[in-house]
Amino acid sequence: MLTLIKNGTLVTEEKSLTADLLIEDDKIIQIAEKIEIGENMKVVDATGLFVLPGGVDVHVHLDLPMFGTVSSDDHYTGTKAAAFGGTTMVIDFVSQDSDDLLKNVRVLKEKAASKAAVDYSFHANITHLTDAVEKDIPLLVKEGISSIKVFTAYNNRLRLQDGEIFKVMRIARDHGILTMLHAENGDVIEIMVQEAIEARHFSPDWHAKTRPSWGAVESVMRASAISAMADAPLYIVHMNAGGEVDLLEYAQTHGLKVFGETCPQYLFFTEDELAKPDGAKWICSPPMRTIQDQVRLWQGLEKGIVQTIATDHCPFFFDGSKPIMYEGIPIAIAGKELGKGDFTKIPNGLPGVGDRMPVLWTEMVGSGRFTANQFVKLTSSNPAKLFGMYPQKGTLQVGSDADVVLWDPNKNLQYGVAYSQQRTDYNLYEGWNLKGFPVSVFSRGELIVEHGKWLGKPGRGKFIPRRPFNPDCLG
Ligand code: DUC
Ligand code: ZN
Ligand code: ZN
Repeated sequence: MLTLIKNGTLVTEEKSLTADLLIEDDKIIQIAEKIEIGENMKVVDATGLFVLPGGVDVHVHLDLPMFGTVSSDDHYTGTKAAAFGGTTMVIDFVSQDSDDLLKNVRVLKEKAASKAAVDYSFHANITHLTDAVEKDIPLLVKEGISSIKVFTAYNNRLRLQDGEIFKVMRIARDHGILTMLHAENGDVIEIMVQEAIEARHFSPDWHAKTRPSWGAVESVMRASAISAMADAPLYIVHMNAGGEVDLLEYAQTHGLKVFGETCPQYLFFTEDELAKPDGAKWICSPPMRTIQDQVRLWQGLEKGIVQTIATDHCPFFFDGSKPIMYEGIPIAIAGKELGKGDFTKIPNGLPGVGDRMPVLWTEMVGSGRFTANQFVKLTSSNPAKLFGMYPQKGTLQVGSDADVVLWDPNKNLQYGVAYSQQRTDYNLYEGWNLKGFPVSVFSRGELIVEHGKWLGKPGRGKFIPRRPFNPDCLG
């Protein structure tokens, strides 16, 4: 099967050029100024469109149990929503449900295989360290998993102690595994939440008040120092505080291999959202911060201190007692209403996997602050490089997977649930005016979204085994 995309403007992290792009089956096989139309070629006219590599979202949670319910996008609905927003590769997390890490991986692989509609991989959470777990960590690489996540928050549940993080990082270093960090101060959070409850502060704004940004800042510094002492690379997930950018820059100027990720919610919203009547919609961990934090995060992206923008997609219904229609069937999943009257019971997490690319395009490229190439770098190429998938993913090259998005830079729309396809009853960007939107999405050569129509199906997405981490992957 041959598909010829003609006359589009190809955009990679390095350059933009008007060219034709030929796909055979699942791969890009030719890029040239002019490719002659041959027999049996399906021709797609991309005049006036940008041709982008599919987005790579390296931080999503699908079908994640929490607070007696489950996040409302599973491996089908979440990857379908990703595709509608121009993202063709996602990385989910394997919870440490048992101390047999390989079993946990196999269980999740099996669950995702029949559902995923675009390609996917997993990071492995390390939340309980035993001798057996230490022995298993290196074996993850053979399973195609070259990244693990550790936490300095969630005491007695997910958190590792500093010495354990040090041990884990050394093992990871020796086996080409990148350690990712959820940076918050678990001890302080425990005390502040307890005090808030005793003082009968139950409204959603107390979620942010009990998780101060200094906890994130000191955790980034602490983990950077541990990474220096372990001589191991480190990747900070969901950076939300300006001080985290300061400390990441400090670590980088001292020669450390430390990298950072932020998410749209931290770039566009503040903790003030939590004080609104529907504030529960914005509850996630870590919480959103202040305008000053946003300014520093944007600077971090501009200066290359922060290398990726992912989503931490983990949606819940705002009112899970009222069904929405999904693919013609009513569905309701218990969500944020579980914490009505008590912020500690509101499931933590937000929708975002489908929103990321369109919202960022308008705000970054449309505003003139970033080039289309920088957009591709932050949302696709850098994530693919850091997580061992480049150039299979994250670029348009001969030999790359044909994950290709035709992007109409002139399409104006009022965004919201009508467009986003995430399986929840609200959208954080409801009513935002966007300019620029994906019109056609190819995943490994197969057209799965065309002008708002879904052509994909569950189970067509493939698990992508990832290579070991390369410390020089960003050049
Ligand atoms: N934060 C959230 O808000 N939800 C899921 C996991 C996480 O780190
Ligand atoms: Zn996290
Ligand atoms: Zn997360």
